[in-house]
Amino acid sequence: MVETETQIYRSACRMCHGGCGVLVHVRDGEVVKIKGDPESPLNRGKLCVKGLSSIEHLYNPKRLKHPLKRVGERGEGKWARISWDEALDTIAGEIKRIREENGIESVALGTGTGRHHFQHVLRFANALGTPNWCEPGTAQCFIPRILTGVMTYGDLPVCDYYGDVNPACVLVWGHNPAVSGPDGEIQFKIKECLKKGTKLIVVDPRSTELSKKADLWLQVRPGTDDALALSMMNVIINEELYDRPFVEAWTVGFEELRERVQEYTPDWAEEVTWVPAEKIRAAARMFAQTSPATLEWGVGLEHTPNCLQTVRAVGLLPAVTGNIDIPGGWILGNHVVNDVPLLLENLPPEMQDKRMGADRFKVLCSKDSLFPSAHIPTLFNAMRTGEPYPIKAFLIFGNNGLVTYGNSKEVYECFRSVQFLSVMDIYMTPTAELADIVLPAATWLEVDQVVGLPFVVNNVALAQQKVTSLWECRPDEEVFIDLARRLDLPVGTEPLEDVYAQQLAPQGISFEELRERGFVSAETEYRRYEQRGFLTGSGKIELFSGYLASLGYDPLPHYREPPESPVSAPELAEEFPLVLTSGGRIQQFFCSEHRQVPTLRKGHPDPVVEIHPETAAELNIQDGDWVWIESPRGRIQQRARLTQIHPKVVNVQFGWWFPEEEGPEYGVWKSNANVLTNNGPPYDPALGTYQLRAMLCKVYKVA
Ligand SMILES: Nc1nc2c(c(=O)[nH]1)N[C@H]1C(S)=C(S)[C@@H](COP(=O)(O)OP(=O)(O)OC[C@H]3O[C@@H](n4cnc5c(=O)[nH]c(N)nc54)[C@H](O)[C@@H]3O)O[C@H]1N2
Ligand SMILES: Nc1nc2c(c(=O)[nH]1)N[C@H]1C(S)=C(S)[C@@H](COP(=O)(O)OP(=O)(O)OC[C@H]3O[C@@H](n4cnc5c(=O)[nH]c(N)nc54)[C@H](O)[C@@H]3O)O[C@H]1N2
Ligand code: SF4
Ligand SMILES: [Mo]
Repeated sequence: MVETETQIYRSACRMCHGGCGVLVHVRDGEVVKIKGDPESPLNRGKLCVKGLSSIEHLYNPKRLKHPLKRVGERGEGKWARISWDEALDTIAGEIKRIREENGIESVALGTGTGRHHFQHVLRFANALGTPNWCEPGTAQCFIPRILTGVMTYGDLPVCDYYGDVNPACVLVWGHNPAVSGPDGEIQFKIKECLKKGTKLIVVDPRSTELSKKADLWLQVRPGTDDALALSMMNVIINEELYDRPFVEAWTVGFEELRERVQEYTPDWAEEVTWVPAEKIRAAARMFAQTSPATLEWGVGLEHTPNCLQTVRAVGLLPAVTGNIDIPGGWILGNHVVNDVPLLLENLPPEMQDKRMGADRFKVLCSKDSLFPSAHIPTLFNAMRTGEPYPIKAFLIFGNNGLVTYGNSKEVYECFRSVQFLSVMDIYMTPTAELADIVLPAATWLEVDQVVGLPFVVNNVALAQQKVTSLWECRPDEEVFIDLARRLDLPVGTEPLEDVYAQQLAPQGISFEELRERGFVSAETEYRRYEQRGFLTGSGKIELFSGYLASLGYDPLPHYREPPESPVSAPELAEEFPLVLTSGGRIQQFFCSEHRQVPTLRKGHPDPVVEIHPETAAELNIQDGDWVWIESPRGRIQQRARLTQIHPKVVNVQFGWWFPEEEGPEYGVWKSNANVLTNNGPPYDPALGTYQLRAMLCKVYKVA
């Protein structure tokens, strides 16, 4: 018998946004084991259950194995196998036709959250010359934090878990980093940090692993974080708890901010936020008087139409308390690698002006945006109505939009009306079932990639390695290059090695060298602003944002009541008395993914709605009952779990569909949170954010 040798590849897990260091064991071309890499500075050998289930995902029999074309009516679920050449010729042909008939802006690109190919989608859109691309998170996930970070600090600040000084206080706000976040590996970092006796403040309506460990837990009413943050700022300023020398030397607009927060007293905020005034004062004092302190902020802040101002209000707390770019504080990243070159220079200003939403949501969509993308409801409605101009083709690379965009029923109508829809995905999904062409995507084990982490600021960069290749599945990046070549585009046709080389330029190494080393990292340099200032317009931290003022937006944070709340819609609240929040990530799944991975599904078989025991008792609901959750837009079923969530709040899980049920719908209307949410106005004036949280609902038992 011939002994076969096991090869071990050092790589980066991407079952979530990623990138825990892993050791992938391969024998005879087959991945046989995946272990945490003990040498990785990020996860130090640990992996979560998703990472450990990667092999079940890789070899899952439900994966898409080759390109498909629709043979029946749209959405009928009838498919025929085709070759890659036919699939790509069809897509390129449609792009050419629409470019001639309507203009290239009528071709839109869609992608999903933080995938390896995210920046390549923008690169391809810019190479094509269309201003219209979108991703479900642009106005309501992470991008608001990035944009706010850049306009205020010149970069996105992150928690310093990397140096010799441990944070002495962590303020966790609208975030649950023990389970989720823009970087999965942070779950291991924050647990290490808290073990050292760090003080913990949690702002969350829901009871979580972290709220149970917290020194202070503020059970805020969903959607009123702006009020809460501004009242904490009121305490910090009026009780003189701020860092006066730092504020005087390194910020602009402090006096204006002082004036602004006078109306937001803790007593006022108690009524608005449901958090007792004494607790607000205690949290403000603890955060300001414990040094170094840091902020873990999450998507819980970004799902209301006052998104930008809420994120700004919370994000100014570390500035006035002098916690920026100090050891154990809130640091500006190292950028050990470059971004993928986005080719934005390829889009002329006139084309940028045509971007859907550019005339209204300047911080998200206009050419003045720091990271421009299309406004999702405007883009989708153009598919259906042809206004302000038609969107004829939508090319999706890794997004299950029917489940993840607000107001799923309307999204369904929009996707059905577009003339040409293609979807590239790992699995057949309810969204892909609406397409004309479906392309099979590679999983993370089948892709080479430079992975910079934490996202955006890149203190560490890892090589994600292609260790195998299954069926006819391909990495998205290769498809963009193939399409660019078929369309004879002037840019975007270069081989991937060139892109990796540009990313790795600051290190002066090739991808092959990164592969050998596994990862590169850099010592954090603190207080770099002392040499170069902050990379903002004023060179200082902008408490008063000159950028927002120049675009006509409020340069100082303010509170705005959510539009569908017991306060702003009291009559509606008589019929829908509970406040709905959605999201609340779970360890086993990533957004709408992984319901077909047996180990993960076994760990979490059903969608779960969290209700307080007293509220449940009033409604005659027991733990484990299936209940209806109904909003003014529709109703869904999930299984009740009784928890210490705020008694007037319920949390529905999002991302649910049932791959085991029959297509083409796969039960997408049964438990999908976005049947309940709203993609209509009012939108955030600067970002166009729609409402995924802080709406009204009622709950009752399924008969
Ligand atoms: N109600 C409510 N709705 C929400 C949220 C919420 O909290 N509440 N959260 C919102 C947020 S923050 C986000 S970011 C979005 C997420 O929304 P999406 O990005 O749509 O979510 P996913 O389900 O992660 O990914 C979509 C698809 O990408 C496929 N995929 C994974 N990897 C690849 C790949 O490498 N290539 C290709 N081609 N496909 C791939 C997956 O199989 C999946 O079908 O949802 C948003 N929707
Ligand atoms: N395991 C796993 N990891 C993930 C994901 C996943 O699905 N599973 N999704 C990825 C994505 S796309 C994202 S954006 C991140 C999100 O990761 P997080 O930012 O952690 O997002 P959530 O878990 O949706 O919400 C965080 C917390 O906010 C609370 N919350 C809800 N409404 C409000 C509110 O109005 N105010 C406040 N203060 N808190 C509120 C919720 O109860 C929840 O505990 O995680 C990423 N990582
Ligand atoms: S946290 Fe994310 S990157 Fe780390 S093992 Fe889990 S899925 Fe993989
Ligand atoms: Mo997200």
